[in-house]
Amino acid sequence: MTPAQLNAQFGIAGQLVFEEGQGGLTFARIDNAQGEAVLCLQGAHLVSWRPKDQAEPVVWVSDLAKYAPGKSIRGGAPVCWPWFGAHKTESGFPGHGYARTVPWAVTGSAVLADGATEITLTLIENDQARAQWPHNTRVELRAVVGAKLTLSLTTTNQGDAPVEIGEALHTYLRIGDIGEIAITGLEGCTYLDKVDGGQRKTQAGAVTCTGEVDRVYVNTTAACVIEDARLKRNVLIEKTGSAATVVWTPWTEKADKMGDFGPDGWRRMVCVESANAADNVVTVAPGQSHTLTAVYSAQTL
Ligand code: TA6
Repeated sequence: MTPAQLNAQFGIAGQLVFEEGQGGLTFARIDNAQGEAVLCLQGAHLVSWRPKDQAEPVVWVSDLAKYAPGKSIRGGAPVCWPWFGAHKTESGFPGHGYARTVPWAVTGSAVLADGATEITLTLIENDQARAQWPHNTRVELRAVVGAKLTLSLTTTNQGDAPVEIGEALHTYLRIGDIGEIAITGLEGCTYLDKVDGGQRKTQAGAVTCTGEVDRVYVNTTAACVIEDARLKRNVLIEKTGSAATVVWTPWTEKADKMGDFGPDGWRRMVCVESANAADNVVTVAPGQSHTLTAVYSAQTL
């Protein structure tokens, strides 16, 4: 659908407008009394979100993010689906699945009772999807933008055999400085340390960063808090339907190699990802659905 057709069917005057943007991609711009956000229809990729009581966005996007068909955007809340990380057997398949780089269709929009804006999308199966994912599944994303941000990723198994899903809302949160934050909520959890050969370790105390951190915390449904004294706020990440949490900062060397963080963009972001990965991939039975939900909010200190 063109932006004009999208606006005719799903636009909400003064709150939700569709427009063509960078790279010829279509974006939804959401602006209501409580919050503002931008969502790219490719990948159902929420690019940024700022609650109106915060000067700085809570969801970060790189100034050097590339916007192009088939290209993942550096920042926002990438949808990793239907696998997380490298594909189990096909090294040529894209890391974190294909969902974030294929077109999604808008299926609904609404103003909720509390004034928040809701938009729903579903992935459009194309040849790439069918070639990499020979299963009859439907995946939908629901985003609710207001004083909080809610993202829900629902997989429905429309086939006649169980299907295993790895997934994550790979969200980049805006912080004052990576060397000054602490992430609580994961104390005592087991994690796979991808910076140290995937070794299993136990988290002692809050998570702090003095170099690259790439950890998959397993068997945890806990909420996390990013304590950010520099921005004078805590960012809360609550979740349901997710048994793993990933914490990632690329630090300087990996960020330079990736080339789309900008000179020190990596210092102003940290990923806290609500996931089902590693020990916690989910199996969806025929005819059943599974939903992963993350709710983000900021509390000024
Ligand atoms: O979630 C952390 C991670 O798996 C890192 O290993 C790094 O690859 C990051 O995701 C970003 O991946 P991307 O494919 O978006 O560049």
